Amino acid sequence: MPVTKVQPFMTEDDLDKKWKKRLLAHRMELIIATCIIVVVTLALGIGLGVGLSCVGKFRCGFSSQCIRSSAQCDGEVDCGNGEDELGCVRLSGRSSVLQVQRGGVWRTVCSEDWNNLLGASACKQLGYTSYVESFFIPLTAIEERLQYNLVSINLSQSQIIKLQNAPTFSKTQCTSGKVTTLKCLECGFRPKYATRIVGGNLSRPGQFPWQVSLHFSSEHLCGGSIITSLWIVTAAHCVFGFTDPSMWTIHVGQTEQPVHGAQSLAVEQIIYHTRYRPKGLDYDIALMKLTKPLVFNGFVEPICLPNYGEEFEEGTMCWISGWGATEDEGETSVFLRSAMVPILSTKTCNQPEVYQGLISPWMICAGYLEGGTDSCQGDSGGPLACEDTSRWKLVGATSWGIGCAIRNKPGVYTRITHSLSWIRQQMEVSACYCTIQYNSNETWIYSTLE
Ligand code: 4AZ
Repeated sequence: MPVTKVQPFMTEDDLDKKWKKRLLAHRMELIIATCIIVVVTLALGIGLGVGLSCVGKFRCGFSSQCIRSSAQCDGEVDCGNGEDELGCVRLSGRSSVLQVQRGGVWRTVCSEDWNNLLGASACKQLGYTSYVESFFIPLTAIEERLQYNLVSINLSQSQIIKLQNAPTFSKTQCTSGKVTTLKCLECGFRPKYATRIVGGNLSRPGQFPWQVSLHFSSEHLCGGSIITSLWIVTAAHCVFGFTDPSMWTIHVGQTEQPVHGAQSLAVEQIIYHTRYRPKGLDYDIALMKLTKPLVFNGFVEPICLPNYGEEFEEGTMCWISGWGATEDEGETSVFLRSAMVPILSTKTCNQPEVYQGLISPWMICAGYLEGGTDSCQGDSGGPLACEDTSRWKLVGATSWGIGCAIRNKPGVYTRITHSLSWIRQQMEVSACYCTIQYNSNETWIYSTLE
């Protein structure tokens, strides 16, 4: 017999109860579904976050690939683009002490077993195409933090490999009692500048021999600094969206615009920090590689990069220079101008009445809170240079500021010590495929391998 469900007779009250029940059930379903969605999203997010952040591991460049920390600088390429074997050498502290990284640990290199071939290899890893000399200084003369984790590097003359590949061993003491310091390039000198003649804030030829003018479509757009015969440091915001090298020329050894007989050079490659965003203020750093090496002549000279861990104290007097506007929103200057400005601490610069916490570790402030002297539009990318024991070092690249020379709005510069590993890695990647030899002129040369 077919079963027929007979709908019982319902009163209005019953009907109301029934709908309330249904509504409640529906609500419960909705709440449960929302909870499930939230839990799944959270789990996925955390999982993805952990994956992307490579917690406790080494991340390969800006990719999602992570490798064991101990696989970094171990002599074997683990990352797709070999990023784990880059940046394995650095110069540290005020004396340019050589340090080598292996498996994520930085070690100071002892002087025993060191030789010039190793020195030239270290410079190549630092992105240079030159090597000047190595010095040995007492372990006790260097900063305390560099005195632990020591290593001796021993290699036969015929081997030219990356330093981290050497059969190294860690030490608690250097038997010689000395550590290795390295000079890859003569930099930071101004041999053609006579300090007697300082004319206001117009610069003299040779006063800032590392200063360059970057021309885009034949017009001055930004400043830059020579750091080697092939590389110019500038700001990412100068080149963002304009990375076609053929549109740029680099003018060196000049104090006046337009250029009369100055060396003008073509650009081979423009690299800006991958994390730079035009709406952001961080990572404002870029490199330009020249097609041909510069000839240094006293009016054209490189400035030294600072070393890892070097601090530039508040109140240190440094120099800014450029062809930028001489007043906010004014015209660029015909003559290279310069000004002395004190370094400001991040704490000072982040005060509520100054930049209210906008200053990140990627930035360094310099200038006067009372206003009056500052960098301005067109100076961007140019140097904030500080003299340190008779050598000039590039401490900042002109980046941003609110207006120019306004009270409580000093200039903000990209902090070069923070950008060092990025700069070195770009230079190392692009360095020559070459061997190193000692030639008859008593200099080290790098000869290209076919
Ligand atoms: C600019 O627009 C710029 N006062 C450079 C430096 C400063 C401000 C603006 C710092 O290139």
